Amino acid sequence: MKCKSLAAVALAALSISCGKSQAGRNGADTGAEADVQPQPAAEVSFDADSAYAYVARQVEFGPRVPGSTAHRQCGEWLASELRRHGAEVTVQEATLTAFDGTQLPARNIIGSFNPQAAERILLLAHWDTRPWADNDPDRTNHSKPVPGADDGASGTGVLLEIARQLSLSDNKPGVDILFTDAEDYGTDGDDESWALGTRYFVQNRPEGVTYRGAILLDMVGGKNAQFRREYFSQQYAPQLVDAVWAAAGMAGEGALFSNELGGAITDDHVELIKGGIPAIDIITFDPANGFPPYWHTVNDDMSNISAKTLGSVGRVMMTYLNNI
Ligand code: AHN
Ligand code: ZN
Repeated sequence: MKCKSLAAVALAALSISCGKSQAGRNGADTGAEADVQPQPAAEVSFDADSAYAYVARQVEFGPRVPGSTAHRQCGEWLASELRRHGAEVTVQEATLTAFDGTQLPARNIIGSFNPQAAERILLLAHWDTRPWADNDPDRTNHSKPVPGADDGASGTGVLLEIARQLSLSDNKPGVDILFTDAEDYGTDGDDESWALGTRYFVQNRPEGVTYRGAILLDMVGGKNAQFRREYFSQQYAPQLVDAVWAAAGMAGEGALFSNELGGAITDDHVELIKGGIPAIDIITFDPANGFPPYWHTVNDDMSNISAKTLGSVGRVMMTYLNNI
């Protein structure tokens, strides 16, 4: 049984679960809410420990600063992992010019599942890491690179585990997983200096593909993460925000996905929105306190990463994918 669209479900009581295990129940299909009991969280498959290992593996390469050996090696590994999970892999290579004139050898890595499907969902995360820990309280760290456990590796790790889950599924949706490069080489006050890889992707997107939506995962592994409705997402792709937040309710993760409005974050999704693709950003950002304290510091390492958070985000994404 396939469910109604998540947007429709969002309007109904969030306790109505419509996972495959609910097939044949009344309530989800008829809209008769009165006799529907609270349901356990929808059953989806996602291995949080596997996602955690994927994050740790990236951090082990060292900071993935464009031009570095760690960056080159990690890029090779990401493409090979997608291939191992049965994706059709395309690598976009480009030399991108940073705000300071540095020439960045960039690679966007795309893994397509069920490539025949014309209508597709784009799932993305940046895999590069910032060359400067310029938010570190210790100024002497400002010239050091960020380890990028949360800022980079977390979203990428969740998407690798989603790729593994899709490889095991016999009913794959049309999904493109995009690892974007050169997101984090930007400078404060210059919005155009960020998300260079995604801008390149939008200008060189696969032909004949329509994306019904794009979901960006950025900093989705923190121990104290909280995902609010990011401003640009809510403004330009409200139905997709509703659908993912409804999936969070169905997955029993309503507490992690808050209905509060988050800040306006210049991130990869903004480039997609500018290119006409409805895109949202799942990102931990507290309007009162900003990004987590380790953000753009040398402390963005595995000590701040929670398998539980990775698992929650992964289950929400799988719930969303199972219901499109
Ligand atoms: C700015 O700081 C302008 N944007 C945040 C985008 C970002 C950086 N995401 C991760 N690192
Ligand atoms: Zn960053």
